[in-house]
Amino acid sequence: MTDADPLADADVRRVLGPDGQVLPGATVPDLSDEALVGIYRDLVITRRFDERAVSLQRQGRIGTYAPCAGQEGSAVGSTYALDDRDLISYQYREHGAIVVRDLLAEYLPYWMGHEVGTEAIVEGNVFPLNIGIGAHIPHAVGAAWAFAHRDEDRVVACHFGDGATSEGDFHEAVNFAGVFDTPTVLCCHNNGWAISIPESRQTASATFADKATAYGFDGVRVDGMDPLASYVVTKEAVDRARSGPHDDAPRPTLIEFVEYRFGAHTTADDPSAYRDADDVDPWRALDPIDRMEAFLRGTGRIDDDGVEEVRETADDVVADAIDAAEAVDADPADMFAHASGDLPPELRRQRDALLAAVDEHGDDAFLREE
Ligand SMILES: Cc1ncc(C[n+]2csc(CCOP(=O)(O)OP(=O)(O)O)c2C)c(N)n1
Ligand SMILES: [Mg+2]
Repeated sequence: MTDADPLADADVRRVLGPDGQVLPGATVPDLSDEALVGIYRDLVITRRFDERAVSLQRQGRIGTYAPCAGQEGSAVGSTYALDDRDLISYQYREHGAIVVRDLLAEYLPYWMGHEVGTEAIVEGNVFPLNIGIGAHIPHAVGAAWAFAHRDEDRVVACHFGDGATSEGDFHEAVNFAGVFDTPTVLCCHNNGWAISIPESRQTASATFADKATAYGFDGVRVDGMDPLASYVVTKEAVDRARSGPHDDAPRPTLIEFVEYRFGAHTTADDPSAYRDADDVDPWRALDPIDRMEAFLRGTGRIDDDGVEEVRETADDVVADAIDAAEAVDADPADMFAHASGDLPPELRRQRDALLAAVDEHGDDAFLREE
């Protein structure tokens, strides 16, 4: 398996090798057994959520969905390095962060087109997801700046993809973070692709982490499919960003999580148009769930029964979230509510036509045949 390791020659931080063994010289983070098993549980919940969400989309029960399989390690590991008071701002694929914050039931309705869970998500210190690539990064850095101004000891973890680094918003925000020392951890998820654009066409920089140098702070590359290394690197960055108790001034950090998305960009994408199915195989050998499970088994922290219990928990958590989301009784007029301050005549016409159709046929008029 090690021969196939796509990161064998890469200069990335790691705790776990491809088989889940602790690498020579690496230190297992100082987390309780409960937290280490908790990381595994949240990885498994995230994967289960992913599988069910794709299946729900295929059945017409949710809209377009962005699968995260392969990328759970970075989202989950990095969120374990935060306190609950710290803010998370993410793109649209870091579902693992939502799982760690225990907000799945509030989150799923969003993918069904409902806003109802957004308030709870914001109360859980997570910004709503952002599809406009890079557009959330200035907001995240601004929020971090506000925390510093108010002497609130809070850090912002801002997640975005490799593709987002080509947006002006990224450069403006990252420059600002460096100049004003905002307590921000900038999490770049380099999954090799921005839809069909490969990493090689995204940047001429040797690495995405290198970009931090231009803005005057540290960039670090980590195996994003290693949940423990993702935790360790993020924890170091969070400590650097915090105002105390260390003597150094708070500094932002750019983390490049090197990883791979196993599936399609979204449920509306067909990756066979731009990559070979074989390209994925070497990365499957780095599956974060297999590695974490092997680590826990190898160090006596989990056995067959424990693994079974985690799987059952994951099934239940995701099934409950789906039941809760499907029980949402949304008002179809909501989709027009925030479209415009004053609804223009054409949108008013569309809203009225929709409401008339619902009156006539009921909500079932909008379900696809299964
Ligand atoms: C400003 C903007 N331009 C283009 C798009 C279309 N778009 C949606 S996702 C995406 C690729 C983003 O790639 P990356 O940042 O690497 O994230 P990933 O999907 O790989 O997680 C693009 C170009 C968009 N949503 N917003
Ligand atoms: Mg990408």
